Amino acid sequence: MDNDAQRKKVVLTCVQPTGKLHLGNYLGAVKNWIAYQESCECYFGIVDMHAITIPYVPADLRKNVYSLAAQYMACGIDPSKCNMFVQSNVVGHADLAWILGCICPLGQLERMTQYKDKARKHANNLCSGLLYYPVLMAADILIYNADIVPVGEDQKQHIEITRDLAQKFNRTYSDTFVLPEPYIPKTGARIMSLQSPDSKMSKSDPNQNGTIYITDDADTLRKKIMSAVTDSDTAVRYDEANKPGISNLMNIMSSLGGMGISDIEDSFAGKNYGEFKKAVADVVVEALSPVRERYDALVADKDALNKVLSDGAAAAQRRADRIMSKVRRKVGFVDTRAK
Ligand code: ATP
Ligand code: LTN
Repeated sequence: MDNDAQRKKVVLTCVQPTGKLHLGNYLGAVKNWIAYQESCECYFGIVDMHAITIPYVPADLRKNVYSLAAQYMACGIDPSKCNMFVQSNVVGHADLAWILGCICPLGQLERMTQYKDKARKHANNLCSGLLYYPVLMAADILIYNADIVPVGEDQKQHIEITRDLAQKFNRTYSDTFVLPEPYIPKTGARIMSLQSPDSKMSKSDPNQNGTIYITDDADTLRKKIMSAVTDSDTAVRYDEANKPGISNLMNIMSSLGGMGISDIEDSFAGKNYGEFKKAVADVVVEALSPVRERYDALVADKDALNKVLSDGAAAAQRRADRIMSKVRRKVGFVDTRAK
């Protein structure tokens, strides 16, 4: 297909508006989206429908949507070069999820790692939406026929199920969906908690000292990094198995500062952990201070955020409608609405 070779690649990715973005979200996800804006057709979603799969407060959700839009932009997402949208504002995501759910084996959903983790955490308040989460995510991707989905390591399994569903749909109803490719960065794809470096940095971690938020002020950033859990050795050396805390800090420094891991080892040979942590803190503060300043200004202008999200949703809707009209026809739905 000549057109296919010439057309711009479509990039789609999303984050849940469940709170402030942390360094894992930034390094594993948002920072890597920026380059795509120059050469690809980009759709960056705020997935509010995913955020209601665990207990939540509606007023917080509303606030978090605007806050996330401002954080995207503060990180360098430029709405004049991409389409930023709120998932529930584009009609079709839930419709496509329903159709895909009808070809998705139940057992495959029950085996998803993220589902098992979250089901354990919310055992007393478990809804079927949580089990269905990966099907909605597959719909988010396939409704735009996305070629590339940049995500952190933890989402790899969800992209695999998306590809399985696309293939199964194509086999059952004829060729319709592109099989999306994940983009998972080499460094930064799995940033660990500073307090328990065996588990990933997370918004929902009960020990908030382990999570660096991109809007934390310089003092908080320094305190969190200086109190990061390390080991009883003294060498700044990369060894994920035996020195997970130090390796995590090295990953953070490398992803933010652009130094290679072996360059970091060389420059801190013979130096102690205190000196190393201070240098990591300097890199983090330097990288995040401008993000925080931009965020404060952006989040204060709700009208501007509404305009960005409304334009983004309109563009996303146009693309989603084209793909959904094909899907509806192929599965045998009739359209009796007046034209
Ligand atoms: P929670 O921390 O509450 O479980 P989350 O931050 O994992 O939520 P999202 O906000 O939906 O969930 O994640 C958005 C993006 O950030 C995804 O692409 C995800 O892969 C990536 N991501 C999340 N945590 C990390 C991490 N610790 N390291 C690298 N990437 C991450
Ligand atoms: N499941 C993802 C968020 C998400 C997503 C998507 C990511 C929902 N839909 C589509 C990429 C593409 C998460 O928890 N991080």
